[in-house]
Amino acid sequence: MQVYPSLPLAQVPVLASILVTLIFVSIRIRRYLIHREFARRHGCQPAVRANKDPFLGLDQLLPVIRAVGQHKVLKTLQEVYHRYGNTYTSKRILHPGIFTIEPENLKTMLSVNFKDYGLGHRIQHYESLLGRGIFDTDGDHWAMSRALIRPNFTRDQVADLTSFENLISDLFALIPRDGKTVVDLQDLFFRYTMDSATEFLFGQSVGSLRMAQSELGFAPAFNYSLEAIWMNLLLGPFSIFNRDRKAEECNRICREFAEQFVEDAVYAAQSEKKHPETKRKSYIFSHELARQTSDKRRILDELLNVLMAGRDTTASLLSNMFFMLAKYPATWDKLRREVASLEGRLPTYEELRNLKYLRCCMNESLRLHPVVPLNERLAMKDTVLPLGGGKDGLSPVFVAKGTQVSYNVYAMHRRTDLYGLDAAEFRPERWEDGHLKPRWEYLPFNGGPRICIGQQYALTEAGYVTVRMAQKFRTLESRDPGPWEEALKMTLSSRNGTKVCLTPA
Ligand code: HEM
Ligand SMILES: *[C@@H]1O[C@H](CO)[C@@H](O)[C@H](O)[C@H]1NC(C)=O
Ligand SMILES: *[C@@H]1O[C@H](CO)[C@@H](O)[C@H](O)[C@H]1NC(C)=O
Ligand SMILES: *[C@@H]1O[C@H](CO)[C@@H](O)[C@H](O)[C@H]1NC(C)=O
Ligand SMILES: CC(=O)N[C@H]1CO[C@H](CO)[C@@H](O)[C@@H]1O
Repeated sequence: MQVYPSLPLAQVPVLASILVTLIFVSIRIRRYLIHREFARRHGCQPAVRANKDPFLGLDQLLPVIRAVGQHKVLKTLQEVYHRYGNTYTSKRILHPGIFTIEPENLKTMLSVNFKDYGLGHRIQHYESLLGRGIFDTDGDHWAMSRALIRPNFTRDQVADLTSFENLISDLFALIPRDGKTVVDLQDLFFRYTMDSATEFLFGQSVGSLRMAQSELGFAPAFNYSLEAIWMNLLLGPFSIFNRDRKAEECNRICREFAEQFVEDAVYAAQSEKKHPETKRKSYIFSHELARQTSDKRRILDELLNVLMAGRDTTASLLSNMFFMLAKYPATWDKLRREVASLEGRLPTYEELRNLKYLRCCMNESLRLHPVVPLNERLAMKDTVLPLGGGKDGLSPVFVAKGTQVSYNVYAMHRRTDLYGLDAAEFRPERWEDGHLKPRWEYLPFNGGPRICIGQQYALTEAGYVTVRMAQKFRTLESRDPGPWEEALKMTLSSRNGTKVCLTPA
């Protein structure tokens, strides 16, 4: 007969699980104590907690999901700030989250304590289209991208207006002049910026303004790829269940299309080394990259990153601004009077910069309808935001490692304490005479070390197109029956497009 050990085998799993639980609990307690001590040392107070469901935060999530269908996401999120103040905490499906529209907090996160935060959560959604480049990496990889790209956005480079002008005739050819036929300027602006961006980046425009929709290969593929990324960003952790074969196909089309220009660029850079006496032709971004690195993968990734960062953004600015200009005829007239100072000539870079009211209109459009309205950073270590804690919201707030800090530029730009009681209105005049000199409370292009590289480029392009439109057309009348409604995707544009009628000057 066999003698059983005094400890019955059946109890081992029970003991093991008790042990694991104990270890887990003690780790949690230890972390809690470390956090509490860290928060105490920095004088932190808890921020208002917005969700009643403490695990998933569904009570915060469901209204937003409902608002997607009503095209009122931004308004819904703005109202949450009205209810809880400028900084609050809320669970986002098991992950801790802090939400803020406090300029001081943004300055701290994006600039002062830049190194405490990262974008590590982006890469999983972006990599299949963009690879690893300036937009979706952190740390050394990002720093190298930035060093590679930035020097080539200097003034001289941006000031080349001839390439913008060369596409203007294609744009004008598609705009009816009878004052009766309705045209969607948003569609045309998206094609214009696709053509100018590919010319700038690849040295060859895809010519989307000259083609029928059905002939386009690259442009709709790129569009779909961006839609798919946006969908996965929305789905968050659930995106692993979303296998989108069309997106995979579109990503392949985009990357293969861009690859041929990488080959050209590397070839051009090599033959330049062999024959340094040959004169450089006009500026091509991919060739500049190829002069600095022969890593084809890297060049391809950076090209796609800059295309995604620069194309839809500039098109959305133009579309949102023209939507409002068409609703406010007095503003359009005033803009035309300013542009009349050019006496019909094409503007130079200096002249363009000196058109003050034009800049007021662009500033105001980017305030009311910021093209990148929502953004976030992930805390890489325990850290602190200066405002939002305590009942008055004036104490610092503790940010534990792994917390996602979301900021809402749309809601911040509409704070009445910052912009006045008419903050929700389109009124370019508020920028006149240097009345507004905002710093961290105005962030259309972000701030700190990751500030938009293409700001000058975008304002030059959008300004140039606007001036040429103002020279060409006397009346611009809205044919959108309703107010501006959000189309919230990777960038913020108008849901119904920009439907207008025009008559020539
Ligand atoms: C109205 C037009 C534009 C707006 C509103 C805009 C806005 C922004 C914003 C908010 C960011 C920060 C994104 C983040 O870090 O989360 C950004 C980054 C960036 N933008 Fe723009 N952008 C515009 C046009 C352009 C153009 C035309 C280009 C290039 C030709 C460009 C290139 C970039 C790049 C490369 C970054 C990444 C910088 C980095 O992470 O270091 N942008 N932009
Ligand atoms: C981009 O694709 C979406 C659907 O995927 C479509 O509704 C939209 O009109 C497209 N936009 C452009 C500019 O092609
Ligand atoms: C537009 O906004 C920028 C950024 O805040 C500011 O520096 C500039 O002075 C503004 N321009 C005008 C004309 O108000
Ligand atoms: C959008 O367009 C449709 C059809 O033209 C129109 O019925 C609707 O009122 C428009 N919505 C807005 C907000 O303009
Ligand atoms: C035109 C231009 O600005 N080209 C520059 C791009 O960046 C590299 C690296 O800094 C410079 O050497 C080029 O002159």
